[in-house]
Amino acid sequence: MSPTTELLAKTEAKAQPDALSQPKKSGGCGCSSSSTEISHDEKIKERIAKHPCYSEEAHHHYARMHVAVAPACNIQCNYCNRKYDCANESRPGVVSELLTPEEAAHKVLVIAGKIPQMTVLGIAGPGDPLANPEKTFRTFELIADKAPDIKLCLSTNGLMLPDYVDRIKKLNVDHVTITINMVDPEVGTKIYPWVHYRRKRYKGIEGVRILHERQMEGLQALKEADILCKVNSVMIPGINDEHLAEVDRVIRENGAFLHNIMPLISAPEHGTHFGLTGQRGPTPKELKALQDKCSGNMKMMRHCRQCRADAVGLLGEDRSQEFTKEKFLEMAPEYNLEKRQELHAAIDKVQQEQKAAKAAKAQKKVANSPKILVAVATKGGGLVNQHFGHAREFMVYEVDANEAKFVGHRKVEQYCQGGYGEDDALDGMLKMLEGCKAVLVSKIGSCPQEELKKAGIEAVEAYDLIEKVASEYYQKWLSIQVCTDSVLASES
Ligand code: CLF
Ligand code: SF4
Repeated sequence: MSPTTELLAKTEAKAQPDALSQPKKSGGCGCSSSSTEISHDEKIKERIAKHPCYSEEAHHHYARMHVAVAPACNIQCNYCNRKYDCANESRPGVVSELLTPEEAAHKVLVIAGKIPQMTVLGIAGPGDPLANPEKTFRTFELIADKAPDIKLCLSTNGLMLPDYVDRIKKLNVDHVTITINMVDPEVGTKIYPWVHYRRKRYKGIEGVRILHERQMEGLQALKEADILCKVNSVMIPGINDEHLAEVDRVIRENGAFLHNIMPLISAPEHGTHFGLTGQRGPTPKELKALQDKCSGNMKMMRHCRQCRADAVGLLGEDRSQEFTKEKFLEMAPEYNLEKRQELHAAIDKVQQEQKAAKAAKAQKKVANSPKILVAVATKGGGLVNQHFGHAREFMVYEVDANEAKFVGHRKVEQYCQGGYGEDDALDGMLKMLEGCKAVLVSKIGSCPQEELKKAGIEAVEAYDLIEKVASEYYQKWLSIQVCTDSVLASES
């Protein structure tokens, strides 16, 4: 491990007590050639460099947090139950503790000290932020004033967006998400039963038309105001799955920066219309196929974790329970700009090293090498650094002789519970790891290792950069393939 990587790993360990479990043993927007356009690309890169949702690279290092200050909503989505948080940016069935803007600002200043890699404050619920404009904007004002290096981010269904773009711009909110599930109101009638607009409730297609027009108007206004817009779309098989390629085309033409196609999560116990009527969500394979189909058009987000309206931490981790209202109100704000900048500079250095290593490798391109999938257990930092038994998700990389490319993540039930391995959890894990040739972990016990082997998945222990470990495993896998092929050829 390089000295900078080590420094970062130590800093992360300080910020997260859990990270001390390192093993003692082994383990833009298109290309252009003109210099003006290049500098435009560079500027965009700078704007997203510390935003874990807008930059796949940043999500290994930087964290976001949400504050739940916005309870009301102005539309009804068939995948939402109002007892829970807005499902446009969170997993259904999750309830956040509602905060006042002042409590929210206190929480942000506490967390900015405890987790200095937290760079983005998002408001994403529990209802729609723009159905609660005063609470939302008051929160942003307080934070912009006291913690100026924290980026402000907002997620909305878009109904009231055109009314607030000027205010959003004025507050320097540079990232806005709109959830757009259709551009054809007929499709929308199967998703939205009603829309409440300007003191009146509109049912059926009348309401959906208003929503669609307002979403398009909001998207255009964001583009004109030069605010980076991400579009979230919920993929609902049989309802909008085939239509989302059209959505992708339209939003791109209207200036969206990034498209995040998320799977519908639907279960009867969530009490949503779709949950109760048995509407299924897409399989990981269906989701990947649609993301692949649309990714030719624009940047495609594949690392979304459908987090909570009070999420805290790196995207793959949930530290919200460390900062419940009862707990954070007792903590003193520790916001320290200097310390935060120090850590960000260290992260930047690590990222530069990782980029340089990647660029050097990219120069020696190998044509037509086979691709394989590997699953990685990580706590962030771009490292293989998590114990198999502690993983609640695996990041999946597609690896060939040239690169290891992040293609998605798979959630699993934690295998190690209270010091013992759970057999049921292992069965579920094996299903979720289907199609992967290996799992890259910092440590794994002999029992799960054996079970993985029986399922044709090799366990690789390491503590180093993901790309490096994946590439070394790939070379080993490839040489075994070549040997096997030549033995088979000599026998035939
Ligand atoms: Fe939050 Fe959303 Fe801002 Fe990110 S989340 S408001 S853009 S700071 Fe990110 Fe969470 Fe996915 Fe949202 S992983 S659900 S995309
Ligand atoms: Fe629920 Fe969000 Fe839809 Fe409102 S916009 S109904 S809170 S999912």
